[in-house]
Amino acid sequence: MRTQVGIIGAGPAGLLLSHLLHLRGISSVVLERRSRDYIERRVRAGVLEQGTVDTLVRAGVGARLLREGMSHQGIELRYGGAGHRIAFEKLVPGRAITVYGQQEVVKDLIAARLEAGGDIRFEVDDVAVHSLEAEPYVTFGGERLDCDVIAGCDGFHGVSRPSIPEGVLSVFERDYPFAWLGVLARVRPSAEELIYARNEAGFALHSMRSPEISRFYLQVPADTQMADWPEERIWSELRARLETVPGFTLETGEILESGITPMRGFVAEPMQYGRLYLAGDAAHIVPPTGAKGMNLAVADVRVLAEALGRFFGDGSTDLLDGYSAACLGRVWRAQHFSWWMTTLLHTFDDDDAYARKLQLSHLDYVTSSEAAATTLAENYVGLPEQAVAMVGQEGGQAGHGDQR
Ligand code: FAS
Ligand code: PHB
Repeated sequence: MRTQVGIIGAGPAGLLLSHLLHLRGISSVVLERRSRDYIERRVRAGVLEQGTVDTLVRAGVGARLLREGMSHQGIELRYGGAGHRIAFEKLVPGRAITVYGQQEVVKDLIAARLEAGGDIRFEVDDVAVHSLEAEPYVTFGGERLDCDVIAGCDGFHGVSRPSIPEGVLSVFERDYPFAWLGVLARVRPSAEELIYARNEAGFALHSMRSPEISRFYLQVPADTQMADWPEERIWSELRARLETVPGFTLETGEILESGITPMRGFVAEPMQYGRLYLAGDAAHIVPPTGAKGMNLAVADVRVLAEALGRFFGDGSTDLLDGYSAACLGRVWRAQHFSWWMTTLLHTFDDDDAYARKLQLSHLDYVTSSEAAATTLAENYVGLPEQAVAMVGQEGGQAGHGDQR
């Protein structure tokens, strides 16, 4: 078999890349180890940046997103017995977030690819990449796929990044001493918007997926087992951490799904080697506090699709050669913002009284200063391209954007 781009992984990165390449008349084959049903039901991210929505709509796969997605003009930070709204309409006029489950984006992309005759192989085994320096190919389940380029979109635990020879990659990582216990429940949301709650007992997040489905997260110790969290304990702790302002009552309902997500920051540089290009979680991971994971994957793919369009169009490799540098400005901006939101809102066991006072003072500043609140708002809804160019990075090209 031969195709122009072999794509490993049918998550948001792999599927969107295949679709954007198709729009450019470039062939691809997507190799996915899980079943279609599994990846369409896998509950993950929930918040789309403005740029992600624009990308999906422009690519012709945003119709259901525009119909069913919920546009939000703000979020609430809740701490010290009060709620503080970060009003996007005031701080970053014209930019908002859309709440629409990642699995819905995956469904829309799979439907679009199959409708266009796209080649997605589900439940493939033993994927391996070969000859990355020139004439690359992929083997899987006893078959071979020859391609001009391989896109590693196979997530943090995939095979692409480990296929890069020792000594090529620089890895930067930060593991947090806690995790998120995530819950999907059939219950109408208890508030119109997302609530990020900082609490002495730990962080809690109130989110949603639709007018009938809520999504919650609780900060728990890193080694937490779901077996230690029966339903009544989950609801009791969510009430304790969210019912901290007058007049707010948490609605409870049937729990549809629950799981533990580790909290880590991770970047592998460069995001390319030979004819292999990494996109999304295969190259970087952020703690989900900033709702950046899936949005970063989409941003990488926007850059990679453009670079591959140029390469297959006129053979020039300038954009491909600069792919990693073009992505890393946004990647590190998202790393910092996700770290900032995580340290602002979570409790750390080794924090002393002084550190907790600093954290509360920081929250007071963010919720009382328009300048500080704008910092949160503009990062949360997603910075425009030019604002995340690499500036002053070691080994990177100095970027020229509106912001220094
Ligand atoms: P993905 O991991 O989505 O997709 C990779 C695909 O590659 C998967 O389908 C996998 O099955 C496949 N694959 C892996 N190895 C393979 C192999 N050897 N051969 C073939 N296929 C292979 N982000 C947020 O913004 N908010 C959240 O709340 C949030 N919650 C999360 C919860 C969990 C449990 C996890 C793991 C992540 C969460 N994330 C969240 C981050 C998540 O949304 C990612 O950023 C997003 O899925 C990235 O998309 P991809 O890069 O496509 O990677
Ligand atoms: C979600 O709804 O899944 C969600 C929302 C905001 C976050 C993380 C997850 O920061």
